[in-house]
Amino acid sequence: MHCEHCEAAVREEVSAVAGVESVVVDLETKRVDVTGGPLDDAAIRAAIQEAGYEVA
Ligand SMILES: [Cu+2]
Repeated sequence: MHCEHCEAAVREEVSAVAGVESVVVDLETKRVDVTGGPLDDAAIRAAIQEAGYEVA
């Protein structure tokens, strides 16, 4: 992730996952903080990959 476009793409994909209430993407630290619940970790990881990024 390196720019606002990437940030928006990740946020959109992750927002579409069931149970997700809010998504905060931090470009500096390359962190994605997701709140809501119950959350499916695998689905969130898949969504980030769907957006074209790797999940550490
Ligand atoms: Cu970008």
